[in-house]
Amino acid sequence: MLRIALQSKGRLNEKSVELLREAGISLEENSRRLLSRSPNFPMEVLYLRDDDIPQTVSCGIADLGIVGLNEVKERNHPVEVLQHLGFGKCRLSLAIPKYIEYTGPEFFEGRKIATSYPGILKAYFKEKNINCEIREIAGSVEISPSIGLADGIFDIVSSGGTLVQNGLAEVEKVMDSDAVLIGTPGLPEEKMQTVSTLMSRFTSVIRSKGKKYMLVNVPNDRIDEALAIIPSMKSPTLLPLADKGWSAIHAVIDESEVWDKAARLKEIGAEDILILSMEKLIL
Ligand code: PRT
Ligand code: ZN
Repeated sequence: MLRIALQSKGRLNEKSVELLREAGISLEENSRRLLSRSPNFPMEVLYLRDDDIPQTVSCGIADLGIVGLNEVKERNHPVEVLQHLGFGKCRLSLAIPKYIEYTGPEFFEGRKIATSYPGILKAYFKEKNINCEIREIAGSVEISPSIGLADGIFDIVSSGGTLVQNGLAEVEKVMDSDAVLIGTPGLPEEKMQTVSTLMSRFTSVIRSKGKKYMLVNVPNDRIDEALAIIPSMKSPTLLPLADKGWSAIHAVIDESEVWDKAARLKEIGAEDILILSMEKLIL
């Protein structure tokens, strides 16, 4: 039986639960329980604050965890990063009041910086050989410069809206982050087998995100041109239609490319373009 630690509430909770569900792992509805067992997969879920997940996994109380890479780096407990899960994307950046001219990382020499991520910041400045005063605060980091607590901040940025609202400009990106699957180092072989099953299910779910299934009818003399427009993972499926002189092409394409590809296919005489949702992509 594997135990996985998920964030109990917050930005990663919903997507983590959704990932497990899409991977075919049922969970009990009552998310207020601290520990719940899956009825159809040898796994139980432990719901925790994200700050506690790296340590819980590192010491083996949970075998696995889903948490932001930023928390893994900040806490610095020995865990294995097994898989990037592609949600909860953000970056950790330095920002200063927008009216101040920025001259490069040496700008921060001797300055005060407010952050909830002192560990990552300390390591960054150590590498750059810059000395600054790090002021650790738990929340509302972005208001620190305006109340005179710090000259700049180091915080999570996603859209950048919070920085703009607080009159700050992002000047250095220190790291990218997304939700990652972490594991206790040296898990026994029988647990690793279940972990591999879980990871390949996650891979299928992640790969099918943002993909669509396209079916299109093409005159036989335009097939080569159509195949040049439609990218494909291996080779697209080509099927003759009952109407001689026509074939159907089936292919998996990126959702972002649907309209562009459809327009180009129509230009070369393609007809009946059908776009379908993709449930799973199991390779
Ligand atoms: O209660 P618990 O301790 O479990 O949760 P928490 O409050 O510590 O964390 P939570 O739920 O806010 O975030 C969990 C994780 O989501 C983070 O550790 C990141 O890995 C990831 N993540 C992704 C984000 C963001 N995007 C994000 N935008 N975490 C926080 N933010 C905040 C950021 O702190 C800033 O205040 O959003 C603001 C910036 O957003 P923009 O879009 O205005 O730039
Ligand atoms: Zn937290």
